Formats: sequence, C-alpha cells, structure tokens
Amino acid sequence: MPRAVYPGTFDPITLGHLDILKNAVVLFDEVVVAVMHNPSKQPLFKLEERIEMVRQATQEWTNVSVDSFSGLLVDYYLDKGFQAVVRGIRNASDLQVEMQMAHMNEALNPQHHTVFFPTTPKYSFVSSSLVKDVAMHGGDISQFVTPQVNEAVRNRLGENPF
Ligand code: COD
Repeated sequence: MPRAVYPGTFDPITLGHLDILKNAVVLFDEVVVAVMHNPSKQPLFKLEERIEMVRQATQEWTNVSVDSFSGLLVDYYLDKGFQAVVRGIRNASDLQVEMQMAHMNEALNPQHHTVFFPTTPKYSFVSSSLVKDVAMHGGDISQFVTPQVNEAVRNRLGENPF
C-alpha cells in the first residue's frame, strides 16, 4: 500500500499544485497533502486557513487527506511511515532546488524517496507568490486558483472577488 506525502507551504494552493496531485493520486494508494507550519515565516494565510483551502480543493479525491507538519520533513516522513515524497517541477531552476532538497533529505534518511512530476505547461509559470502578487496589484487570478481560493485571496487583500 504505497503512501506518499505531498509537502508544501500552499500559501495558497494553486491549480499548479493540484495538477501535480492529480498525477500522484493515480500512482499511490494514499496521498497526504502536508501543509508546512513554519512560525518564523509570515504567510498570507494562517495554517488553519491553508489547510481548509487544501481540503476544499482536494475533496474530489477519496485517497487524499490533509495534514500539517512542523520541523524536519524527514522526521514527519519517518513518523508517519510514508514511502515517497511528491514534488512538482516547473522548470530547470525548480529541478536544481528540488534535487538539492531531495539529496539532503536522503542524506538525513536513506529511506527518503522523492518522486518528481513535471507540471503541465499551462501551469509552468504559476506559483503561490506570483498569484498573490498579481492579486495584490488588482489582476485577475481566476485562471490559476479555485473559485474558493480566489475569493479568499480577494477577501484577504480587502477587495471583491473577480
Ligand atoms: N506546477 C507544478 N508544481 C508546482 C507548481 C506549479 N505551478 N507550483 C508549485 N509546485 C510544486 C513545487 O515545486 C513544490 O514541489 C510543491 O508544489 C509545493 O510548493 P510550495 O511552494 O507550496 O511549497 P514549498 O516548496 O515552499 O515547500 C517547501 C517545504 C515546506 C516542503 C520545505 O521547506 C520543507 O521540507 N520544510 C521542512 C523543513 C525541512 O525539512 N528542511 C530541510 C529541507 S531539505
């Protein structure tokens, strides 16, 4: 029963994140989307809000659940007995960063296996940071996020949803 964890900040979850997840759900019996809690960072959305957005966005998949973690990913991975970590690759610089993280995690725990999925080209330029930046400057983000996330971002930024 291979189980995978898909860790991230998800501030907020985008259609790019979901595009990676739709590949993982067919390869693994269970995928846990693990939202990182990092008290030293100032995300736009609190942990509970990010978890709720992920929950809403992933409810169509019966083998997906949502959790949160803090501290080292390798410790969480070992504690929960996962067989793989899912990560997405958008471009060459993602690959560089992701390879470095995968190798570090594997050095910390030889049982740590990372599986990369390439993004669909139409989401290759989408990131949570850019989505927030576009929204902050009044742009329409509806093609990059779910309607619920669009509304949440607009509300947080004090504007009406598109
Ligand atoms: N298309 C495809 N993939 C995408 C897209 C897109 N448009 N957008 C994002 N992704 C992928 C990212 O490449 C990533 O694989 C995943 O989705 C999550 O992305 P983010 O940005 O939400 O999350 P990150 O990258 O900030 O998450 C980093 C972690 C929280 C996983 C990392 O910092 C971590 O493991 N922290 C715990 C502490 C630790 O163990 N540190 C040592 C690490 S070696």
